[in-house]
Amino acid sequence: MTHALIVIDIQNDFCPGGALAVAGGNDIIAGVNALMDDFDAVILTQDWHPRGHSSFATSHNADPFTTTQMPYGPQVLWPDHCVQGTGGAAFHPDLRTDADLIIRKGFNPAIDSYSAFFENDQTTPTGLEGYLRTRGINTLTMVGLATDFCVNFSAVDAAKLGFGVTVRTDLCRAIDMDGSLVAATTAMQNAGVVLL
Ligand code: VGL
Ligand code: ZN
Repeated sequence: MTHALIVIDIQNDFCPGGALAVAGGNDIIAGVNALMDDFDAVILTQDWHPRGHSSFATSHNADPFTTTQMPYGPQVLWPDHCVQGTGGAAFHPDLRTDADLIIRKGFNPAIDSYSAFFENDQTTPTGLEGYLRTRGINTLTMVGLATDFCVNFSAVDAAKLGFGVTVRTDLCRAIDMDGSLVAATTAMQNAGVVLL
């Protein structure tokens, strides 16, 4: 078994004071840092949107946290967040960044990407699957932000691809809008993800 830790989106904008703050987002950082030494590989993901991204409510003159229809399906519209090169897109300063790989996602202006594996059209790959397979990694543990969006989509995609997946829910925090955390928990369980 070759086991990687996938650390999802621990960036300033998802931590208290950020543009899309997740309650308690910074509380998990010490635990995540401590966990890194236990794995064969550590991979960080970074939400990385161009200015005016199609997932931003401001691009649609809509209110944040409403939903719109995109060519690939329904899409929640978010406050502007994780804009490439801004402080909000940077990793939280306390997060260890001595990782093997940093994978960026959400850079396609027309398609959001919650998952570290596929964009929200569920077709366009990020390349992470190939990286993991060519390194012989078959087992993944996931931590980070947000449980109900990027962690959930990443975990479900990884399980569908055949990786063994565990989510350390104690090292994740959720946005939890309109029942999204309950729905995400069900989706992950149905996909065979182990929730700890
Ligand atoms: C995320 C909403 C928008 C996340 C990213 O990291 O969960 N959520 N972009
Ligand atoms: Zn985003």
